[in-house]
Amino acid sequence: MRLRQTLTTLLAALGLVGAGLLAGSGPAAAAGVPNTVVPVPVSVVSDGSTFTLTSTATLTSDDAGVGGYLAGILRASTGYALPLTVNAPGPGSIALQLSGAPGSVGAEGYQLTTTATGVVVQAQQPAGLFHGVQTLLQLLPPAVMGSTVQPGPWTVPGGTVLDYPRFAYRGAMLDVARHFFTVTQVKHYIDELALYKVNVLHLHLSDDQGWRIAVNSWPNLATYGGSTQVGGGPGGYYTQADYAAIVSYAASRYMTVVPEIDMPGHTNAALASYAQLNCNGVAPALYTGTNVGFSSLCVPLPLTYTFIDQVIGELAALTPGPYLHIGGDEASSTTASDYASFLGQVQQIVAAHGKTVVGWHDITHTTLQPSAVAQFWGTTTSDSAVAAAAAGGTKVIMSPANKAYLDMKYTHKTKLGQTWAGLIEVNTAYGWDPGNYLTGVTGSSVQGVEGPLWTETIVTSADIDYMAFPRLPALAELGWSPWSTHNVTAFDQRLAAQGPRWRTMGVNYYHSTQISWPSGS
Ligand code: NGO
Repeated sequence: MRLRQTLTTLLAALGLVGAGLLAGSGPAAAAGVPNTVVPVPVSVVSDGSTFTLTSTATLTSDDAGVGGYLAGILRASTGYALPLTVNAPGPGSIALQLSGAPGSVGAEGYQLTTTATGVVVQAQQPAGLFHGVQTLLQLLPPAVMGSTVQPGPWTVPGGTVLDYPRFAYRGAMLDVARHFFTVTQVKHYIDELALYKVNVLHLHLSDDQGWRIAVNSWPNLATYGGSTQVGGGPGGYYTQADYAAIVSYAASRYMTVVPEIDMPGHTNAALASYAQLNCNGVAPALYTGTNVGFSSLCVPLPLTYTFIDQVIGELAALTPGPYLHIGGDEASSTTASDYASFLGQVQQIVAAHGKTVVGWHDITHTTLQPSAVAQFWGTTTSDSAVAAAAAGGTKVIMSPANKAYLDMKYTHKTKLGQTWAGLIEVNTAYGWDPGNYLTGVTGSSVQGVEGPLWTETIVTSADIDYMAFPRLPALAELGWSPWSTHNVTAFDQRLAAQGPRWRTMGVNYYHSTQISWPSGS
């Protein structure tokens, strides 16, 4: 008790009371701040009041898109008219303002103030308003996420939330190559990710089993290379218009798309589509199994670099974000010297198209351009090549496979997924510090986190839901919230509060026995 009081005093001094460590079970709960927001905000201070949204409420927003997004969700579930005025002179019952936020919120943070008369979200950028809106939705009852009219009352606990991210890069990857997912399915996932302030969608667009993006200068890649998938089903691909639609939908959720063309390995679909890309001039058959490491682009062949230049050129032109992911993993059919020479040339091609290279951390065995970013996917806590690269200034995205891989099974009983990196229950997914995990890769070297969802065994949107929820929100909290808020007991309470939301939304989440889900969810 003594310790708890000291802690409370300390946290109050830090502005952290209610932010999760003690909320829900102690003095902070008594003060009226529910421990329901994932990722937990930097600071939450309750004032004990309550705002209730009523049928006569109005909305104002300095950003039409974010205002429209919030209005759409609130109107559907409350059934209220909630007229929205953009750039109104006076605030509505809920006001989204691009002014008045403290400088500490930066480009993605916000301040949310709730009194008995209304809610004000203030940010410096629309992205901050959007993230503040996610917090507001999580402070409202779970029924707010319903797509049809639900019973209220629609209350928001009074107080002030000040919030901003720990890491700039908070990503999720979807492998659309092993199994293809439609534009509608990808948009659905984007909407789910946005609820947890994820700001990067990495699309794994090519692999041995399929090529999923139309390239005008090499049309067979999509039409032939995209014609199947793991298990032999029909596969599919995105037209360039489809891809542009995904990019712009992601942008409307303040999410940047990072497209990946995996090379020099994981390229059977491309090699099968064009015989002339093969060292022996013979196209291999399409591949629908799940082995890795057997294919390689032909490193000595000049045409290889014409091919890459044209593919990267078209993709770069369609991609407003700064990054192009070049894969680089598991090139076991490429010699080390070929791999190094290949990486040197590909980095130059990507740079010539104005983009920054991201690659799986295998690329740290080569000479990297200063701007290149390495994505760690190992299962150990030390890797000398990654540490050396980080010491030389390379930024690292943390996706340790035994913590962050969303395709690993939760337990031996999980029907979907794989086990090669281990079993990942919810508290394992939450139990590590991305900024202090890999020896020699700390603090400023870490660009952020990403949860890859490989789809060898994942076929439907329900499958995606099952593997991503609740682990993706755990990862999102590691990416957003300050490490000082890290507490598994408090996190599990916050996560439990998401259950009724997911049930309302029809999210097919895994009911981990580590979490005390509210009854009925
Ligand atoms: C590895 C491999 C992928 C697999 C995945 C399955 C990386 C970076 N390469 O991760 O091809 O799909 O494991 O978990």
